Amino acid sequence: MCITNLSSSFAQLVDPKSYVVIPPESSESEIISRAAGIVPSERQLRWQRLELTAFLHFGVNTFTNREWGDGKEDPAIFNPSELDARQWVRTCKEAGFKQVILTAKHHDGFCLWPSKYTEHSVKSSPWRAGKGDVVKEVADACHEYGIGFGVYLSPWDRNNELFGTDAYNDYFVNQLTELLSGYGRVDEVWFDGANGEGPEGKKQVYDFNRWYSLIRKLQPSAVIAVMGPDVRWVGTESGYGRETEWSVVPGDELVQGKVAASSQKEAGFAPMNMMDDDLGSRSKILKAKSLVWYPAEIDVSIRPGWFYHPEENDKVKSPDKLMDIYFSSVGRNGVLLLNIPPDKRGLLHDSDVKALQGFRKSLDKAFERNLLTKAVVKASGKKINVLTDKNDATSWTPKASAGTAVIDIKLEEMEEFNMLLLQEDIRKGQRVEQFSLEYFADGEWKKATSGTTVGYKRILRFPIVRADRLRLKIEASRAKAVIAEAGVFKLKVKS
Ligand code: FUL
Repeated sequence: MCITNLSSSFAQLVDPKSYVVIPPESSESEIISRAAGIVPSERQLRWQRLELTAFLHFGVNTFTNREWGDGKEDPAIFNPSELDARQWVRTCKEAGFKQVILTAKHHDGFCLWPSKYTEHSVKSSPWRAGKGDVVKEVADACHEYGIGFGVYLSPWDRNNELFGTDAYNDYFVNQLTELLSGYGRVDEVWFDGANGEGPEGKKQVYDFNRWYSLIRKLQPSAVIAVMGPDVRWVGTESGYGRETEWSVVPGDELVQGKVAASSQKEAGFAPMNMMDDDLGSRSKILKAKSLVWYPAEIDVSIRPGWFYHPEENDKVKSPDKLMDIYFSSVGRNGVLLLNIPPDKRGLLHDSDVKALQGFRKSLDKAFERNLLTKAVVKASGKKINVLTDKNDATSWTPKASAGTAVIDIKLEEMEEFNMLLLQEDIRKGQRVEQFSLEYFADGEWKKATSGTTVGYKRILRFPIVRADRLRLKIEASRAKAVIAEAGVFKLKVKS
């Protein structure tokens, strides 16, 4: 397959502050301090702060009731009766999603915009008499509602006869150019690694560097995700990220062929590095020749399939399940990319809309009352006021240079709680390696919960405890911890 060494192109593609080459013979402490100094680019920071992003899988598969089209579909089948992109975007926005990504072209090659370079598109369909453009309607709605807009453009194309030849790269670049220059601002470009050709199928050598430099030129603030240098696929499609999730990982592991193969599940490739339990702990980075800021995106569908299937209307994930996914994705230093597929009418189905509304309600309720807001929070006897100001750009850092620190908390009164939220100021890097929350009860300090990484956001749930004195311990950190936010909450748990 495509063995382009992504690390060789990193130097040109990523922000210099997000990538470092480790000189040979570096000591452990030198490597760790370099790792602690790597920070996200502006585009990665913006993306990380979105927390919730939505995927919209829509296309010929919606009408054939399939997951992967073969590219032989008659464009005439694409005929949504009530398509309303504003309903898609509004519903997502009201549920708290800050960006949507549309499948402009899935593996079947059918384009949701009237591309000049193929007939396999909306222009050959009866929808809006062949004059429609779904990409435009979604982009306009996102811009109108003030949320981000992203495009998914499948590299694997089962319709285009050029696929498997050099000329396909020109075709692909032409399509990318249309998408990146005709629809205003684009915030994310998502390249899927999936390819079901199998060992005997067509082999395409992708010209990644050409794609990447085109994106940087036409949409410099867009992140390039999955088969790209800015955003990493977390390694599953379950909605659950890792307990230990480092945004700084070895750069030399990022050989493009591996990145591609690790999302080629259907093609039967062996699971590769993206699926490891641990990508960035000391044991991994001490062997690295380079390190890079490469944060995790967690994609999952609200339904069993990625595309809409009427028989799945009663299998939409419940608000409780979506909450669990939120805690295990956003709450584990990731950005959630939740897929909500429009139906054959071209509307988000009522079952999905209700689930999203329920999710939003539960989310608001969960974070309604931060017990630390009215508490006295101190370190080394000095008051800290910035941890509950809901501003991730104000932070506290311990005076001493050690990797450990203790924050003492005195609540207004005895309270029950079962959830901890922590945020590092990632503009300074990701540093915390081990932390715990303790509470004072029955004359002694007891552990409520503990964790490893924090990163942009970490949320831990634990069995309910009751106390008015707490202490938050940073037990190990790659450099002085820089804590932006902290919270202790009581989450209603269904019995
Ligand atoms: C996979 C694709 O094969 C699925 O159809 C879907 O688009 C998912 C997000 O990525 O690799």
